[in-house]
Amino acid sequence: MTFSSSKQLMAAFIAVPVLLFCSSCGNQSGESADKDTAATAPVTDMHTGHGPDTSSVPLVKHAEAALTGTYPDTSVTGIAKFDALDNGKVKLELEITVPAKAGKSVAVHLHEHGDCGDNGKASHGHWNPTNAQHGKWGSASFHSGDIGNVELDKSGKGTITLETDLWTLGGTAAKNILAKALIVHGGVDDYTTQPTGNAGSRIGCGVIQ
Ligand SMILES: [Cu+2]
Repeated sequence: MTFSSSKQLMAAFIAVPVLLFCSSCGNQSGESADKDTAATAPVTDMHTGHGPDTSSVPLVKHAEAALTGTYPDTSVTGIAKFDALDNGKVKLELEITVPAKAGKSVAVHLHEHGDCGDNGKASHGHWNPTNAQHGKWGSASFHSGDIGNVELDKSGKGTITLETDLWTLGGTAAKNILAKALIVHGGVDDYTTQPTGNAGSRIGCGVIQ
């Protein structure tokens, strides 16, 4: 073995534990939601950064979430359409139908993981990139995912539209709503209980894509 190759061997011994350490420290809990976007947006290696995640995914003009029920005995259908406007805002047009909740209101939120499994529980908590308190949309403090309550008519159909500069379709994790889950709850958001609004079970879900 030559001197230079044993130096290389030494370098390898040093490099391996450093790499192992870095692979475990790259994503702390606050950034865990970004892992969801990695599959659809292989732009940046998430494991090389140590600071706040400033990675960005390509912006798109339009995205949708097709909503379906998460429990076999409760029909939930609907669609959420998101459009990037020329003024930089995102417009949401949401239409849901929940016959079992006709004449009532149901809470709708964006949740941080784009996974509707396990009766919606796999979507984790409300998407909250600004570490705000849960609350009513537009009030002093609310999660960026706190869309709020939707009134349903006699047939169980409800619509809302919303324009906001808190969201982008792609871009950085602080605003990107792609690959988040839109959750329809069985109950009403009280806009007070932390951090959920006490909105009940997650009866409908769709992933924004
Ligand atoms: Cu929710």
